Amino acid sequence: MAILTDWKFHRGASTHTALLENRKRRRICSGVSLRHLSSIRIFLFVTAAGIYIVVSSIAFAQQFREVTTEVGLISEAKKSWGNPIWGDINNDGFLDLIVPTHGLHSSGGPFVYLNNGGIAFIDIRTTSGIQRNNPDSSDWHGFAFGDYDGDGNLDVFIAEGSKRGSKRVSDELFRGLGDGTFQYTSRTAGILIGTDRGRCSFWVDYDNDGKLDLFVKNQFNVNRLYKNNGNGAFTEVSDAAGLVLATAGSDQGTTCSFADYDNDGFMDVFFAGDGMPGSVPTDALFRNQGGNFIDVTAAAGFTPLSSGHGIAWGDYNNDGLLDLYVARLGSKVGASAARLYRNNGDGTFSDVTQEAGLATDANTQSAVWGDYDNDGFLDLFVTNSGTELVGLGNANLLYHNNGDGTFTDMAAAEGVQLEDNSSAHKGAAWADYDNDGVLDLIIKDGVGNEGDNGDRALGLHRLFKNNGNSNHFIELKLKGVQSNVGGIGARATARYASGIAFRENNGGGGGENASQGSQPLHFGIGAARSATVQVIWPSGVVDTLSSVPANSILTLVEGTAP
Ligand SMILES: [Ca+2]
Ligand SMILES: [Ca+2]
Ligand SMILES: [Ca+2]
Ligand SMILES: [Ca+2]
Repeated sequence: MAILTDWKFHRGASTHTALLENRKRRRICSGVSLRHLSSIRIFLFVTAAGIYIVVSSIAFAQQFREVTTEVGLISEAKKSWGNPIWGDINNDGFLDLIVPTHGLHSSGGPFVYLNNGGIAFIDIRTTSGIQRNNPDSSDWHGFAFGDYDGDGNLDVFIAEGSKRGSKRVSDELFRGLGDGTFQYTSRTAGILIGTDRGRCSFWVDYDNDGKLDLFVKNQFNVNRLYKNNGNGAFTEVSDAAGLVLATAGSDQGTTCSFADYDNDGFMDVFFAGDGMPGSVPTDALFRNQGGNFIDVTAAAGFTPLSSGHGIAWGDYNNDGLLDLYVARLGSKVGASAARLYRNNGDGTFSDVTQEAGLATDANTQSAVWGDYDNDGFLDLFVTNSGTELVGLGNANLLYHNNGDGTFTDMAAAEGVQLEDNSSAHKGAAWADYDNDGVLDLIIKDGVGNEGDNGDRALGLHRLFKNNGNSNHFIELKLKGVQSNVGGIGARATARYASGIAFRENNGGGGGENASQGSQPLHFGIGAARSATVQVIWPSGVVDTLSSVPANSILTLVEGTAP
């Protein structure tokens, strides 16, 4: 049983902490059928009373177990496009879930779930308030969580397409009321009405003024950057601070992800192109020079490639520098294959795909970093839609980080490969939905749009619970004061006896073709009993928490641990 206690930091910090002591989460053998075991050990004991056979399988069970139906998620294939996103929309400490659908006419709107104590999910589609408004093309793409008005309640932005540029559209901004319901605020907030073909959106405080701004990546049209006025409304920034034409005007540039790759405190951005085989290479890196962006793609050592889908920033080698993985359609369909780029710390990146053991011809779609076994090294989950965009050979990839710069695919052994030669695996996101200290995984199938039929378009969403192990963790929620309240852009380091790990809260949402970076930040710390956690906020404020006990879920308020 977990022991829940309250624990407050020294030095007068007002932070509230729930301390989960040394939880043992190994599954008992009962309830795990033998076919789910990758390996078993059989011990024979001979006693005077006879022979006893003990099957020891606990440590060898698959890491993940599907709980979709068990927790009440709806097993109903819907038209799909966007990315599943996790966020606590009713502020009860449990991450809630939105699973987008594409084309409201046929899909009936996105799935919106309230997480009931980590045990069950309650479908609140009909009452959440996230619904069609006028004008509306019903062509919904990237979803993103962010708290733009700083009231402590997560808001949702949805980039909307324009039905091939023919329909008037207003990207959808919904203000969260903190109880799981939302209010449509696009018009009062000053979001443009036009014929932009929105593909994804990203919440980012690009000028570090403490107010969360919004970037919208459009496909054929120019991009939009909305500066937060601080009064519930936004002002469009001319030239989008240098990003207005970034991969715009091309039919391929569709995804982006912000992160501070050079640790200067300002969020930079990488773009990739959701293109078809043979499409124009559109990869691009823009550096934020303090509120204005410049294209540094070539200077940073990138050779632009095509067909980029999922973008995932994460420090896989624990050197305090964010590295970059880009999922791509892959050579199966004659496009560029996925790549891992290591951050060299001097403004350049090196393609280390081969030496890391990550070369694949899979049609990869989404990529998300997460230390699923809490050993202190970020692992990587990548979805694979199969040959010819969907179909044969659709095995997902779970790259376990070996800690030496290389990875080993463990998807089959750990129960998330899901190779059925028909489903189109696309979106994915990590989250510890039941607060037991290990990252769980949502996977969303379906790569097509409203006009498509069959397996390509229809997809289920499926939840996989992590069975855990004996390793320890720390989960960190951030509350900005001078910085934006969600702490987007904050950089956190955990130092413990045998290692160090680095995370950036990049607020990852719809821009990444996946959901990544949402709070809380998750650190695996191996067998360590405590860690020192340091957070550098976008404001420049630095907080240091010494001797944070292992297996803590804690909230840090900016400036309370100077
Ligand atoms: Ca919640
Ligand atoms: Ca930067
Ligand atoms: Ca690194
Ligand atoms: Ca790991």
